[in-house]
Amino acid sequence: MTNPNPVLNLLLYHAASSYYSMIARYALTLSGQPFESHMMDIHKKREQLQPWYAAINPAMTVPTLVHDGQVLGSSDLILQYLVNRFPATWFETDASEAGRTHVQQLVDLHYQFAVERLTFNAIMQKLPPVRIMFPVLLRKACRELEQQLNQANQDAAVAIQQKLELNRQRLAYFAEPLAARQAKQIELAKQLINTYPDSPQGPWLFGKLPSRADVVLLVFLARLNSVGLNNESVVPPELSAWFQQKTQTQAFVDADVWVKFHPWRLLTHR
Ligand SMILES: N[C@@H](CCC(=O)N[C@@H](CS)C(=O)NCC(=O)O)C(=O)O
Repeated sequence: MTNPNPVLNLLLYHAASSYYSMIARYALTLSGQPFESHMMDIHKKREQLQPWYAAINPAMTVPTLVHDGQVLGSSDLILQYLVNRFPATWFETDASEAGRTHVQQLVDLHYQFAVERLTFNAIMQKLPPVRIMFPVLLRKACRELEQQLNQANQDAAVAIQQKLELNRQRLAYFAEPLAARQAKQIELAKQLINTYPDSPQGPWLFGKLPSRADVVLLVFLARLNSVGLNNESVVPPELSAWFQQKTQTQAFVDADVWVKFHPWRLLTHR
């Protein structure tokens, strides 16, 4: 869907492989908005930790959307911003109070799910060297953040300390036994999917227009597909068929939502 009167100057900082960047990209394409793209290397160069980016997004994560003097530093804020800014393309605009509340609940539940855990557990199960490499990279990120903390002013120090804590929690989590921690994530994934309708009411979950819940669910299903968990024991057949059909649409393709891993693109940050 291309808007005949695009609003220019939407600038997205994002990474191709990043789950939350996919949410932002898909929401932008569903809004019919072209955007300027600033691709980040979040794995090798860890550009998200560099001071110039921390000044834009103190959380030091991607995505970030910059538009009209506003900075939206996380995918949930970007989703809400786009719905408010480009209302004609979204279900929420004319939905009843109950409809909006329902969408908000589904979106909130999605953001409570630690998708990174599911993803890295699956990759570690498939590729044993990653079980060693990933903690090495996390420890390196911690060392860099400790250095940054020593040189930071008081404002920046709070954000860096939080990021450091997050990486330490990641290290602790990924030291737990792999099979047990992934069994738990799969159970949580099933519970999350069960909170969504078993089948959509129209082209989208709630009828003719997409909602934020459609965006997060479809990107979540794409991630389940990437890690080999888009099967009947996790995803109801009608939702799975709907997902397959959406993967063929222009907005989905243009948003570059990954339905499988692209090791070469991961290595080359494209
Ligand atoms: N709540 C944030 C989470 C963003 C996030 O965790 N992004 C990941 C990539 S998917 C990231 O930037 N990771 C790099 C890091 O944590 O250093 C959002 O919704 O945008």
